Amino acid sequence: MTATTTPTPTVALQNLIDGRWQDGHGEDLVSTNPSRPDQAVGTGALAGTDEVDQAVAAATRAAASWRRTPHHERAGVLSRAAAIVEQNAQTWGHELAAEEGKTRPEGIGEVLRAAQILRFFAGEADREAGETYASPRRGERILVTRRPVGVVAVITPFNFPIAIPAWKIAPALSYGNTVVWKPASLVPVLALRLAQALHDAGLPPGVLNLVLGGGATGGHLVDHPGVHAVTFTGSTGVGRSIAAACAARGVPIQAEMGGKNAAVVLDDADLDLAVEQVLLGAFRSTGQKCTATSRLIVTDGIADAFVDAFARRARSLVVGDAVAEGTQMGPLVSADARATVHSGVEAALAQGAVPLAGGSAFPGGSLADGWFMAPTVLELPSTDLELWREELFGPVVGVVRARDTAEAFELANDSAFGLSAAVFTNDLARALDAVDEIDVGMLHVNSETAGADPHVPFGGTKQSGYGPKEQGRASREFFTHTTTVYLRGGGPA
Ligand code: UN1
Repeated sequence: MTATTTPTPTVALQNLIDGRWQDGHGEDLVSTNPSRPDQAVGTGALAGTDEVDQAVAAATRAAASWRRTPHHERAGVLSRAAAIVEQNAQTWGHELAAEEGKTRPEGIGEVLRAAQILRFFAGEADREAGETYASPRRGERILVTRRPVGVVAVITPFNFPIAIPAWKIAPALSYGNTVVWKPASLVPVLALRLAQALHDAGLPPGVLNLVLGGGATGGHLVDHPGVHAVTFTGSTGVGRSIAAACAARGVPIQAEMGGKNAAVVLDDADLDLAVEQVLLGAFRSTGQKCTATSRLIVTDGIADAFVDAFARRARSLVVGDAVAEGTQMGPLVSADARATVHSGVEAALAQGAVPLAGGSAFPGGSLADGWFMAPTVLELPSTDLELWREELFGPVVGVVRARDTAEAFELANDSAFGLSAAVFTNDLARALDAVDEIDVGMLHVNSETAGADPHVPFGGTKQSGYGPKEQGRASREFFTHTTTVYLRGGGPA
């Protein structure tokens, strides 16, 4: 266990509706510290469905004026918000670690990433806003212009409490939409921080509304007739049901869902680099990323050496209080999360998986109180196990061995998901084959499976994603629609 830490001050939680901070009228909401579950990091009350209705009404009233606000002014708000987020990175990063459980450096890094995203989408507002085409008819040209979609519902998960909201809300606002945002109720403090930054940066009332609520509140928001589009990140189950609800209403949906991401280590890989990168992919954020590495495929020539070195490094990671100096992996986000991950590991062990690292909770000692779990590496007897197929969302890697590169790539594709993959090789031809053969939204060559940059598309294939991708130019496809304008002059035809 790492050194003791001073408690983080408890934050008073409120909703932001029509530019006013207000207490919720629903059930009590207490956000606790997963490293020390007896510590509250935020207290307040949830919003109810009435507040969702008020938020949608406010977003509807604000829409026309925000859509007509010049791009430059919209960008100004996002840039000022970026500066506020950046100035607060240390404090908010600490709060993030205390509320969500990733380590303090990761928390600070995520807050800085949110600032970078806000800044990128501030710039995007100033890029070209459409296209011009020639016409097959004399005296005519054709323009394709872009319009915001209107009121967007934003539903975000616990695991990136400020970066994922930023990469949905920033493009939504930059392209002229108004927003009603329901964050995961496990991380309300960081939601409040981002809303606060945008509000303090001068966002007009109603352009961004924050409602803290549970699943039922989210459902009410998705079904609300005043909502014109829904962007969601979370589990495949919830994403599917939101997509079905949106399809029934004819409303566009962007759903970023689960992953079961493979790291493929080929015989010619740089062993030390691969070990360190797979370690980051598997155990940063306690494995609670949809982009985390949860499957490890190693070809026979390097398997013994790699698996041995990797398991040794996994066993050496310092697990402890997320905000303590020196912690390398914090807790899972909640008791439920840990119970789910545990039972997945127990089931795999019962089916013949061999534990090479971890495999159990910390039964006692100074880690007994928080939702901690050891970094876990399991060698699997076959690919029939659920641990190979189902997303566990924790610090658990299942290892299988492959005869050769072709079999390794087949195993990488042996998944209902297709979010991300990593391939470790020094052979350019094999790296290029991976690009052709592995069916994922993001492929990393010689780097870990997680990570996302604001200027390039993010999202997956198969069950990992539904609808247009996020970030970069891709986000324009979701947050705007086009008007094709046939423009003919009055001259001779
Ligand atoms: C990252 O890998 O840095 O929920 C971002 C998730 C993803 C974001 C991953 N949507 O984990």
